[in-house]
Amino acid sequence: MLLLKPGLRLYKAALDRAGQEDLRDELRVLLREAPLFRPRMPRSGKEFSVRMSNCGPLGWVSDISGYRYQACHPETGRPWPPMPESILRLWRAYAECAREPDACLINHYDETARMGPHQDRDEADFSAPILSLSLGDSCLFRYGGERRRDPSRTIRLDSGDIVVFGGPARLMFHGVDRTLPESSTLLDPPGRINLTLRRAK
Ligand code: MD3
Ligand code: FE
Repeated sequence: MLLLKPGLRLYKAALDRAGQEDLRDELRVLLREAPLFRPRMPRSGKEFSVRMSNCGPLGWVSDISGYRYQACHPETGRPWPPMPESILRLWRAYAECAREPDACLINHYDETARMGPHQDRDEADFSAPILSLSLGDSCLFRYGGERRRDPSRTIRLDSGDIVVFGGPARLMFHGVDRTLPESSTLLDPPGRINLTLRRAK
């Protein structure tokens, strides 16, 4: 475990190749039930470059009217599929949180996708951490402080890495500068998938 700063823990290669392949195969089935959709920015309606889906009781969505957690997929209207047990096991092993996650956001990045610096503050309770798992292509992940103008650092996240953001790091600004195309052979078609496990309510 690498403590990047208070509350920010990085576990390199938490999932080995076989574990990544098993999870990839579970996600492939799950994404047939809850297809990736392209969210839009509140107010402007501009499309995200990242596509998203969710599993678990609640899912994070964004459209012209705002950001929120909701129980159903915005396009199919169906409830999000249950969180795979393998994902819950990762939370139990790494999150250091007795409560269980009620939301798992699935982000998909193609070679052009980015995520600008932001805070995650749509959850009701910031005392629970957020756990992030990366699969597929590596990315350059940027994190700063609690204020947008605070200095930032960039690290590379590789397939199988887990990051836990809790305590003093929970409201830190963060984003994905870019992915590193052809850095992994896990996904077909290629790209990067990031799972974030959260307590939304
Ligand atoms: C730090 N996702 O979905 S995961 C997001 O790789 C998001 O897809 C990025 O930022 C991705 O909101 C980064 C790392 C992450 C997630 C949540 C955080 C870092 C965080 C919440 C608080 C602080
Ligand atoms: Fe975020």
